[in-house]
Amino acid sequence: MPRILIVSNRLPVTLDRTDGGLIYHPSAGGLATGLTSLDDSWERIWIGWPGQSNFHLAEEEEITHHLAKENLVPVFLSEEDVTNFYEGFCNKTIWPQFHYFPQYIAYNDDYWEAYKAVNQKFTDAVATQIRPDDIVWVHDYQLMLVPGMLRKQFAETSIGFFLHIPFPSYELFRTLPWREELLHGMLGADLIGFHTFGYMRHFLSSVYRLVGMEQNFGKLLVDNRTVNVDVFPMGINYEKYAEGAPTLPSAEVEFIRDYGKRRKLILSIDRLDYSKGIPQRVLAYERFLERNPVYHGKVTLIMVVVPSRANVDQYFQLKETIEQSVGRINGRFGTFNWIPIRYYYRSFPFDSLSAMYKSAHIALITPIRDGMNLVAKEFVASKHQEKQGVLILSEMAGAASDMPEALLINPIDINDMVHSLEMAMEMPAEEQKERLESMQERLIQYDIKYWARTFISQQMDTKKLLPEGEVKLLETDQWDELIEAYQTASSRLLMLDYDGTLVNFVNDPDDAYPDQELLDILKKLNEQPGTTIVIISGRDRHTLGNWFGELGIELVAEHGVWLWRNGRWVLSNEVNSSWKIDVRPIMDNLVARTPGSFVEEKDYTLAWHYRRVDKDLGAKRVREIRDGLIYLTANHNLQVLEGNKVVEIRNSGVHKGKAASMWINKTTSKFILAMGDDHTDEDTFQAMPRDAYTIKVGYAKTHAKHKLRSTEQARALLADLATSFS
Ligand code: GDG
Repeated sequence: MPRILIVSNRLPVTLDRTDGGLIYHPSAGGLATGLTSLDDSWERIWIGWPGQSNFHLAEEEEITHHLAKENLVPVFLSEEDVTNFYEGFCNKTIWPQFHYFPQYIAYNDDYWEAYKAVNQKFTDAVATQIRPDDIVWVHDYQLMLVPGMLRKQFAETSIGFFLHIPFPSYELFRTLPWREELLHGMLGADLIGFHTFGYMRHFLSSVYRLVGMEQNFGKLLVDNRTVNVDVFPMGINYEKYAEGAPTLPSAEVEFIRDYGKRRKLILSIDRLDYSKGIPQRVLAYERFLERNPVYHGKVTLIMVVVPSRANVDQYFQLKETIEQSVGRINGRFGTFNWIPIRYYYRSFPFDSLSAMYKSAHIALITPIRDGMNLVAKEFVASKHQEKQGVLILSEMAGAASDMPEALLINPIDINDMVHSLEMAMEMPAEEQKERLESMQERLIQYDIKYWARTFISQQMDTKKLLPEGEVKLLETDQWDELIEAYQTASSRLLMLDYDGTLVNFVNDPDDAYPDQELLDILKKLNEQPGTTIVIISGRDRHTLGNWFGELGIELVAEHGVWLWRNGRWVLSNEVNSSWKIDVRPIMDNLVARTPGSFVEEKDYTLAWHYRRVDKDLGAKRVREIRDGLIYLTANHNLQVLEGNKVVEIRNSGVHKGKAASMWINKTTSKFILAMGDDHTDEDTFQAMPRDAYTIKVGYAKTHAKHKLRSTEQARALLADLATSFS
């Protein structure tokens, strides 16, 4: 049976030590619910921390044995791990960094070391469980290195990663000393999921700027693997909240229901966290009461603050701040029969929570940052029957992307919140119903089950995926067939592009010289009787001559301007360079305004290179060149050609296809192979006879019949051809 291994910081059970022994509390969180919905043909194994530390060996064995019955695998953490990994790097570094609270970030090497070590512990725990064909789904910010660590050991395993919190803008992320390691960790996955497109965009921008990988519609090429990055807004167990608790109402539930009938209730529920915007919310409520005496005695704010992370300083201070404000407001406005804020620093059982959702008139959810915020969705689902209630939601919560019908507010703008409270109090019943219904429709369709199912199915698809969706990769049997055709042909013609095909791109083109291994392969091929090798490049003739002149192979420089024949360069076309005097100043001006770019001047070509320029700026400048040169190119009969991070200007009628035709027209070879990687090589592919082998190196759209993933593969193919005679 195929298995899915879920890896998250916490297991869906929590352990407690009591005098009577160990107690296991199951916690049916959203994730656990979602996963039960996966097709029954999946076996589910869950790996995570059970929530207590420093067990004796005998206790660990007992716990492991007990949890194994539920398919749960514990990862045991020491107290030091909890301090440095969980409370340290997770909650004092990543949490504030990813929620835009730079003032709270602790940069501490010990925390980082602990984070790496604990991520390795989780990875080791997965490694002991994993079997071929298992798929692994890793969750959240505590385990960002796990996909990368797993990938090192399990090259073929399908790995998914989902981040439940925001991914910050590059401008903030870049300040993290361990930024590249975290990105590489995540990139070990095949599928990386976020709640919103904004987080996905920030992630891809950081990957581009810090690791240099460019995305193509959310897909990245990482070590010859496709990594897909996509948006999966998490839903909830809709029915659970729509129906509420099935048990007989407790005294607390009765009280809440009755209370809701006598007053308009505004509900606020969060974990104690500075990201939740609780102090600002309390201030907004105070100002609302100041401005609207008419509601005194008629409205109550029910404020549930669930204790959390008590060992982190800021949380303690935050609690003090909130409690002082609550005290001030109750003291200022309260009467003998009205308490403006009912404040609870504790959690409630589900039946009470559900009664609060159902009885509240308004949910006031105003985080300063929040990955998603499920409370907002649970409130809306709880209004399934009555269709009355108003959601006031921060535009900084991921949930705002899914719920535009809420009254969206800026959580820093107190007046905006006050205004929305006033609107919510007065909103006509029909409008409340309409807004709720649209949100409910979406919550029903995109529930937690849908979320888990779509993630897993996309994760499995990604493994098979080729960017651009084109299935053109040269398969093993086609590779073998090509080699056989090469061996059996009486003469052979190989037409090879150089940069991006035989060597990888580097920032400085001069550094992309051929290494000894490549020279040996070309030499060996060239020594085979009947084999002709032509390198068709955009490079200048001097460079090509220096690099390959001695090999005795044939060369084409400047896309066909120069041909290397019998030991000397000859001009192939009617070309002139008089236009350079007009074009060069325009390009120099471009370089002055575009740091990192430069002009390469060849005999009959001017090339503007922009590999080191930000891609958006590069794209803007390419547009400028096209527009700026439009008259000049027409008058001088020039063409503007876009290659890989280079724009070249040269005489019209010169291109690699035309150069290639000179060999094609006179060859008697039955075996012809053309390989190239960029736009300019498309002309070569198109000039080839129908039965030639044409191979694109890379994934972009092409006229070539086949693709190879990388220059490494292109070289491997040539190496196979070179040894096919021995
Ligand atoms: C992360 C991200 C993202 C709250 N108080 C009580 C109680 N709750 C339950 C709610 C809800 C859950 O806790 C809180 O969900 P959130 O979405 O607000 O936040 P987290 O789970 O802490 O954190 C967040 C989420 O992951 C999912 O990806 O939305 O942005 O930070 O389900 O109902 N439950 C009970 N009593 C309470 O007093 N029983």
